Amino acid sequence: MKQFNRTLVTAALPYANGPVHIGHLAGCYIPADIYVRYLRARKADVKFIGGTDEHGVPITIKAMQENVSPQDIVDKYYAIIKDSFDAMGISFDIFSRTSRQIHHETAAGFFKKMYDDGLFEERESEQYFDEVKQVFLADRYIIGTCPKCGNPNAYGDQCERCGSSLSPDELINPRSALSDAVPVKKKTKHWYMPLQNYEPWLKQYIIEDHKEWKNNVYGQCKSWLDNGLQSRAMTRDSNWGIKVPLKDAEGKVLYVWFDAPIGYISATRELTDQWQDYWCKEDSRLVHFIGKDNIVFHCIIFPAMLKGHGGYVVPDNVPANEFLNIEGEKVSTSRNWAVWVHEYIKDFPDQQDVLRYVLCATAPETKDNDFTWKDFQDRNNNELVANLGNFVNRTMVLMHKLCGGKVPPMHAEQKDAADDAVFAMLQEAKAKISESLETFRFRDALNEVMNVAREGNRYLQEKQPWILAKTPELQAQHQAQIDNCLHVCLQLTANLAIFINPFLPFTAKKICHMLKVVDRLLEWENAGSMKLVSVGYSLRPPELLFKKIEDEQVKAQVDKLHAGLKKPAAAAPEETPKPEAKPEIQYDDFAKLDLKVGTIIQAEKVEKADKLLKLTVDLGYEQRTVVSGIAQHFKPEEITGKQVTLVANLAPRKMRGIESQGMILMAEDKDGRLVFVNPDDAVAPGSSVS
Ligand code: B3M
Ligand code: ZN
Repeated sequence: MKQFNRTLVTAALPYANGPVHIGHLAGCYIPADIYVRYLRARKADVKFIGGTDEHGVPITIKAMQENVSPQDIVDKYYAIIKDSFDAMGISFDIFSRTSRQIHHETAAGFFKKMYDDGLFEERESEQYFDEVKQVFLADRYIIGTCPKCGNPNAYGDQCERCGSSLSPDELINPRSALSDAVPVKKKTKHWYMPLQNYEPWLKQYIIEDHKEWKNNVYGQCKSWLDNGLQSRAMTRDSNWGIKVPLKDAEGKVLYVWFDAPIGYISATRELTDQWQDYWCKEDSRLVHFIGKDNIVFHCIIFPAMLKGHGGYVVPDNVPANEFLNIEGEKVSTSRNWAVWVHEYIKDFPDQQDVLRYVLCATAPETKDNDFTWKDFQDRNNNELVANLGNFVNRTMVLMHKLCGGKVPPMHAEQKDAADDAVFAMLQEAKAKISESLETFRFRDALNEVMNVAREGNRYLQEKQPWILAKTPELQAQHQAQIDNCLHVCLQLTANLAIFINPFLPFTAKKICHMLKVVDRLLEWENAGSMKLVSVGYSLRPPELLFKKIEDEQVKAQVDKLHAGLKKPAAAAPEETPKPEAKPEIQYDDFAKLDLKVGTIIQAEKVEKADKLLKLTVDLGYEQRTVVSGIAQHFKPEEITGKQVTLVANLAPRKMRGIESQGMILMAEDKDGRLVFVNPDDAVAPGSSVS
């Protein structure tokens, strides 16, 4: 085994395009935090790196949806995400952002060095281009009909209805998400990393040298390597991201999966001048905590980048978790099927440790797992309240009642086998917990901690000091035994604080407060000692560590989940006949239309024509008279003030002696009901529609 002298722990950088949910926490942030807190308790040299991923298509899509700039999006979500992590006690040493200058410099410099060393292939390829917006379209920006299920709104990389992964070429009737125009193929140049060149090295690095990686991680890597690697583009056409640091690279940025992992390096640089100790020295250990969808990037592409660039250590382990489902269904942010961390914190103030506990106890370490609010309640009430909380509380209450609020002495002559067994149990537990934590088996480790509390309750139940003290006479007679029992229970309580600290840091702090001990008590080397609280020391009054979660609270959460659910774009029922389609036109044909938004400022019936209304439409710069055949659908007074879309360059036409100067767009359903086609939000009259 290699000897390491320091560890750099990273947790995946979430995209700053939305808040974080409990699936994120369970997937990597809670395990990473437990691991780091454990290493810190062992006084290891460790740094914990985090931040947000602020480039790439997810950000630009969100900006487009919200009609704001990408910068607005990342500023907004960086703050929300950071607050959520802070509140949950995720103890990053730094929580940075990939939009910071230091990252731009680091990532561009990294690329430039690889370029100068001849590690990229320059290649031209044909990519979809939006001629209206004059931009290349990322796969996500191309929408069309899914060839597998007929969903008319499938993305160029994936159909969200049937889950198929797609390429833009497979879409039927592709169109641009930006302009709705039919995209055209256009040549573009990019820089590719020939991953196949790294294959022999990667095989040695992973398949031979890291057989200890978790099965799910090792298996995925092996299958990628067995299938053979190919060149992969490390740049994109976009105006949001890190500019490619080359002369002939206008409009090109680094591929987000090239720049994001370098974010770990940039953040370490931002944190400390000693950053190279962590990244470049052979005795430094790099550990990436991620979710399973990020495995290939952290285990194959990033190591190949680090190896190619040279001078860096490569990941020693990548403990990826599987996914956490919610109430039996996959998390879906677009359907809002998620438990959002910032909302949890509002609904359950000061109960962060309960969530930390449940997410660790049910962590999807080896397979996908399910979170349910009922299970959340049960684990809180039956495990935290009834086991851990109960033991600590009974100990504190009894010590105040039977020992005058002071740590009682241990009377050696009265010591028995049960007392010795507690000591032995602690030694064994310490070894097991350490071993599980070091091998990333956090559920097992937590389970072992809870066993210690269970043993404490059993010990107390066996000793029954309250029976020994039933009357003042009895108590006087048994005081030595009572002292011993509570002495042991108090030492056990202090040990529990040390053991639980990596998992439930808020709870550990509360125990320290009651025991009036400083945080240094929590150092791992103290675990197993029976001399953690000093005899004669007076302690604080008991304080409940956990409170019961009631049925109403559970119901409220389940209701909220269902109420917030957004329906996906409904699947077209089988029996709906296809409306007649007109022959395909070229964009130029469409572009001839001059569509303008206007407001109806006047409407009146046309004499002797029961179908026609005469409308005056205000376009801001002029007013038009339009004769429209809608009199049987609308009363004039209903439609005055409405915004409508007008074909403004339609040749004028006389109807019943009135010149109609345009046509209003209407939608008609199969029952013949008419509605105006108008913008979702009011816009200035005269605005163009394209
Ligand atoms: N932002 C993907 C994700 O949030 C990506 C992780 C980057 S880690 C360097 O799932
Ligand atoms: Zn589909």
